[in-house]
Amino acid sequence: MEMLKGKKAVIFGVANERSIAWAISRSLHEEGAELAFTYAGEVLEKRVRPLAEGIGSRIILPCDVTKDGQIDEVFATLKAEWGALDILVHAIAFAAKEDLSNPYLQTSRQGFQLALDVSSYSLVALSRHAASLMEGRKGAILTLTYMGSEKVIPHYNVMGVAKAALEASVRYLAHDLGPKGIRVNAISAGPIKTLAAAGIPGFKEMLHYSSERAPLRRNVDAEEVARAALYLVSDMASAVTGEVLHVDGGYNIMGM
Ligand code: NAD
Ligand code: 0WE
Repeated sequence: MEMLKGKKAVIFGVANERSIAWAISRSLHEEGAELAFTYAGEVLEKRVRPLAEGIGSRIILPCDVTKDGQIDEVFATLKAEWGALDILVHAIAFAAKEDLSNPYLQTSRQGFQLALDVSSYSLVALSRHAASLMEGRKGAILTLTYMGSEKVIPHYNVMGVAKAALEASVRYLAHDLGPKGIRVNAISAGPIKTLAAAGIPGFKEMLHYSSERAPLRRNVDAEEVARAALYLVSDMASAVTGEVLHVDGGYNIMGM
């Protein structure tokens, strides 16, 4: 149907073929969007480059979002190569391992700062750069969040606090960028077995627990998140901004 024909999108957060960002990339590409990718460090370049080149992308750049210089470099390249931008996908989160196992009470200043810098502030920085390339183009910005921002999920800890800041940022950014016609939204996805989830002890049991309790009685997959993402970044959602859309089989509505 080519819903995104002629649109230019930059994707932050592909680590491998299981990444939610990769499923989103495939669905945007299928609809005719032209994509640029970033990767966080040399180790991931080996994974991201072949995936990106496989769908015809030419712009594949390093970007650790804790480094202002690398962010500047990405958007300078996009400006030089494309001159404009329509879509930004932010699918990045990180907290130190110990902060996802110790009680939240133990979170250090450094651990708190790292989690909020990578997982929350990065959306603000990337959106500011993206907005300057979206002038007059009805841009769309999308991020990924998790229900641990709203309710206590044991061990999610400082990541829950970072996702709460991320979701509030979606609303404040939507307010700032709305007058320019730029929409900012988030998808709150149910648990999916990706690289970021692989390191979490007991993740399999968590998947089982949520599949038994969700109204749809199953887990969601990255392709289902990608279809919702396509909706939010496309003209189908032209009046939707500042929204957090749950794609979790309905899990979040349950009280008991
Ligand atoms: P993933 O591991 O494939 O993606 C996480 C990405 O974050 C990786 O590409 C990694 O390189 C990137 N990243 C980490 N630190 C970075 C830094 N300093 N600079 C730049 N990039 C950095 O895992 P995923 O599950 O696809 O995660 C994508 C997003 O989806 C995250 O925001 C995550 O919180 C969110 N999410 C995941 C689930 C789940 O269960 N998998 C559920 C809801 C939301
Ligand atoms: O956002 C996430 C996970 C993000 C994440 C994962 C890691 C693993 C490796 C952030 N930082 C790190 N740091 C590492 O060193 N999710 C939504 C997936 C997730 O993580 C959980 C979950 C779910 C769901 C952690 C505890 C409980 C549930």
